[in-house]
Amino acid sequence: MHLRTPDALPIAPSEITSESHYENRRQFLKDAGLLGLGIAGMGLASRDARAQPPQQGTSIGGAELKPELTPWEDVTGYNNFYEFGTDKGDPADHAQKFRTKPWSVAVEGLVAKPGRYALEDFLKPHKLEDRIYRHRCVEAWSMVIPWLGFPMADFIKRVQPLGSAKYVEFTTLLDPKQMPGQRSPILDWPYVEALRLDEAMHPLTIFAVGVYGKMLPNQNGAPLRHVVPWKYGFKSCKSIVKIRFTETMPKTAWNVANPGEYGFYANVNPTVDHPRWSQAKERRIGEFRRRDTLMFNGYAQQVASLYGGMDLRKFY
Ligand SMILES: Nc1nc2c(c(=O)[nH]1)N[C@H]1C(S)=C(S)[C@@H](COP(=O)(O)O)O[C@H]1N2
Ligand SMILES: [Mo]
Repeated sequence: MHLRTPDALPIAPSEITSESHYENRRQFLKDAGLLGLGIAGMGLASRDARAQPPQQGTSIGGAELKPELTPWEDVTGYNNFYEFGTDKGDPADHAQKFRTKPWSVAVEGLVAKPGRYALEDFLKPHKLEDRIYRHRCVEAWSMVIPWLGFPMADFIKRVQPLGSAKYVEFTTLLDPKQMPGQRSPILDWPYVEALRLDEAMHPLTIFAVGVYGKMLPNQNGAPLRHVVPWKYGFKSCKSIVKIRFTETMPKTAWNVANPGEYGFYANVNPTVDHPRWSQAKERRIGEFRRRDTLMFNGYAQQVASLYGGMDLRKFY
């Protein structure tokens, strides 16, 4: 089984450019003999190989999204993962020995098919694809990241939520021995995030298992995180061990920590400021100029209808 680990890079990170990424990746898969393999009994790399790399620039992002990818060094070196420390470099420094094998995910609550899934079984039926998404932190910096993942809707259909399910909650591993940040009461551990079921079912919402065509580095939320590109980054829960379907709105870690600053919805919105700073502009990591922040992070055309009739100043 050819599991690609962060030190088995398809190409040197420094060689990755927005133009060459997919071509290089295809060449890598070819060289590794992985292109076009069937599914049965295959590991992550071979399932990944089945997915057709999309044509450059055909990502289903907002109209103005140009795939000017944020360099690998920044995507994997400038992180928020408070379980490993609160400085941006801490996760890369302190998550290296984090054990992500074996890993399992518990599916609980209002679903017809609850259960505990080994990661391999959780992933097996799903086809991995590349998605280039804008990534916007509430701290007013942003990146453009090529994720490798699959639509969350595919998973949700598989476990069959009951009619009463209205929300999906995600929980990060609780393990203070491995996660030094959890020894301090920075947040009410474990980290919990949640989405409304229709947000979770939206085709832009994915579970990610990789970035830049490789398995997720620990600091980015290995082995499984979710990504919601029209929301601030804190809505994407890393290193998920539990997924629960509920009827009532779950309590989420940031909302509990500071409800005045972090709402449940957390939709990127340049017109609703964070109480301590403006959200009108952002700085893309690697650039000096500040860009205008776009409504719903540039995905308004695809997602605005989810919030029809809602006062987005109230439901921030
Ligand atoms: N478990 C967990 N998930 C988390 C966080 C965290 O501290 N712990 N930080 C969030 C925040 S604030 C952001 S911006 C993104 C950062 O993802 P990245 O480091 O892959 O860019 O992860 C989110 N998910
Ligand atoms: Mo963030």
